[in-house]
Amino acid sequence: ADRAAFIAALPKAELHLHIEGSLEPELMFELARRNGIAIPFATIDDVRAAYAFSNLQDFLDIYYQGMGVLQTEQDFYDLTAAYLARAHADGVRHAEIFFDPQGHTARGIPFATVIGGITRALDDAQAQYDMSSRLIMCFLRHLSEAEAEATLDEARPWLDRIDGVGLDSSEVGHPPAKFQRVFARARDLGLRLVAHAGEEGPPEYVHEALDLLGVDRIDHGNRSLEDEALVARLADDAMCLTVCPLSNLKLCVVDDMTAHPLKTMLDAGLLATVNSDDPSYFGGYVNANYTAVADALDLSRDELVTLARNSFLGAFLDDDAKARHL
Ligand code: ES4
Ligand code: ZN
Repeated sequence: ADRAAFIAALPKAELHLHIEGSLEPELMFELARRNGIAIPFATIDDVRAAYAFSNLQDFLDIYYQGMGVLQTEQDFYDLTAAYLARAHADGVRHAEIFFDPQGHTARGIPFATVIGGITRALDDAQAQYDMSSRLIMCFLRHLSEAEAEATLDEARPWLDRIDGVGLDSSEVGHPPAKFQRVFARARDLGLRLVAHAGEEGPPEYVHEALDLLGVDRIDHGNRSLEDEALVARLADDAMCLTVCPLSNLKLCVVDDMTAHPLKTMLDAGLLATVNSDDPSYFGGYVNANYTAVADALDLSRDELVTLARNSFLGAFLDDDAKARHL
């Protein structure tokens, strides 16, 4: 309880959060009713019971189904505003938010509807909470690179509101190498680059994200620890890893929270951070992630401060803004 209070009081940045993964069952029911969409659940307890996953793909199937209730600009606003209010309550001062446009445009929802609702909520959080944010557009890696390129083309009118691109969805079988050209284009457009790597995929995918995509951060990166030379390189480069403890537990990336690699990462000098990934599906927002992993690994106050500092160091903020948070 003492530790939880210490965590709650730490100013934090959240760097790995899929906005569609913050859709709480209560809002899912409300939007289903508002939009006249059938969902395969009778009660909120039924929804929560369906959230028992044994791997990433089990989760993704339910995640893509859940986002089907999102139809209007107001829906995307309500989703994003609910996350930002919850993050603000957890002491999050800066949030870098992923969205999956292809999960929506494939259902006939216009790109403008999605990004219009999200950015209106981001603007309101800046005004209401003095909370800054960045928006990162992810490409779905189970789709083709040509589809990612078409998505980047669709985003062109919105690039003043998009800070970076990312790579998410089914990792194994869809290596970073598949997206080399579209990431090079995104870089030429001045965008920041991140990719999920080493969540379920091998250390080689982390190498590819660095060497072939030129990413600025690695999302997850757990399996980097299997490669000693890779760990040394990540430490030397102060490469930020956006680690997600409750996600790792729910998706069976770790067997038990006491087996989580976060302390090993810190001991190796890696710039590891703690994030919530898909909090509605994995059972907790950012403070719950810090508390779960800190309790399991008996992290010290110094280690918790390091994790919170790392979140600002790894953020896509300019040096002046970082200095204000540190
Ligand atoms: C995701 Cl945890 C995770 N991994 C890969 N892709 C994702 N999309 C949403 N959450
Ligand atoms: Zn993720």
